[in-house]
Amino acid sequence: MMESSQTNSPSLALFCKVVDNFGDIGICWRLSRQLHNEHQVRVHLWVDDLISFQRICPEVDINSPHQTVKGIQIHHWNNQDAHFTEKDIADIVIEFFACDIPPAYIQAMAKRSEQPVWLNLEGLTAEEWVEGCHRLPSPHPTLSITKHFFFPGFTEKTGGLLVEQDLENKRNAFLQDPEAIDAFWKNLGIDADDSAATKISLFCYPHAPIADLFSVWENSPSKILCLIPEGVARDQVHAFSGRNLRAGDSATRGSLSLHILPFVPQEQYDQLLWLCDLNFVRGEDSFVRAQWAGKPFIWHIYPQDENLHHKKLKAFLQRYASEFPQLCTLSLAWNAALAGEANWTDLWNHFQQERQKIETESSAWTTSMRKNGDLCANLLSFTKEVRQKWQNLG
Ligand code: TRH
Repeated sequence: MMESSQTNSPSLALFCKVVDNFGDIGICWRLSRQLHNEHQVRVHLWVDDLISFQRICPEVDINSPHQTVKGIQIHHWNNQDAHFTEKDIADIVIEFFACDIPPAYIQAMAKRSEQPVWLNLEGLTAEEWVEGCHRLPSPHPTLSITKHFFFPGFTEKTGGLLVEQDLENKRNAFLQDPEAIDAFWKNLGIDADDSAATKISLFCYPHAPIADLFSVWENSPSKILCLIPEGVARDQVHAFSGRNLRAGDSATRGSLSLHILPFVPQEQYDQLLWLCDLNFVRGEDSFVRAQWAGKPFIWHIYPQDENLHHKKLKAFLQRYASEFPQLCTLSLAWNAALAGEANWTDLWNHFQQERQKIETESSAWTTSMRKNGDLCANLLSFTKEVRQKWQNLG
């Protein structure tokens, strides 16, 4: 399965379990492409859910157990019992979010003459403890093989954030190309007439207080165009419009127009974030892309037991938004983490007064994040370090 190679470019197997939604495969797909495009790594992406994968990458054939898309070898990981030998093992093995990779794969890793560097790529959090756990080794309880933890993050003592080398140039080129922008909106069925409205993209979980915001926006003094990927906020969209809206449909009440978007490939989702005046994002990957977009954004964090996610949200806001109190308050309210009752009209109006300042100052954030290096390059240089250490140990 894994072509053995004498070339200098390493092979890498990335195992991805789709727990739910699109973030797991979204991150793994993005990382795979960057490893391949920027570092010539021969990537084998093992994923258990090709249907979710196809939503963000339409080229994926959901019926094909092994396929190559954009230079990445994709394998449908549909059981834990597959047989593996040493020849199948990559130079670098990554399990995403501590997913259980097949036992036979681990056995074969331990037997390989040159052991692979085995990493557990963890979820993103702004909490401080991450710095202490990043790069820690975790020896296997029975086999002679060690895995290391690798944490993305917001400081130089973490693995940094996923970002392609050319992302900023791509974004600037797109924003300076009126024809491309025009074509983008037309392709999504957005009227040129809508160009005067404040454009807001809305990607959140169903429990967000969406109806409260719709009601404030409906009564706004100026027009608002809210762009919603199909399936997101389905019930609230129905309540607003009185019917089920499909991709391409719109509904207007007062100052607010809702427009339903098809789920677009990742590259186009980036363009949407670049073009909107404000982005509501969620989970991990859209949250990171919103930061690189340089536009104000409100994060709907993935919910966890015992409100653990509120701690994570606050840790991020402390780093990102200490100068933006209204953004903090609105974000806390959006995530039901605000002490006391939320007055949505006040929350929105106050945030509006701060919005321009956030946009102006967003480049300071992206510059400081870039100083931490990018996750993909950091990860590869860590694998080299580990290998070097082993060689030194003889
Ligand atoms: O979809 P998410 O909520 O994903 C996750 C998962 O729930 C996961 O289990 C959890 O661990 C993680 O959140 C924290 O949100 P996220 O992370 O933003 O992923 C969405 C992906 O979908 C991202 O790669 C962007 C992509 N996308 C498109 O490609 N096109 C679109 O039209 C939209 C709306 C998103």
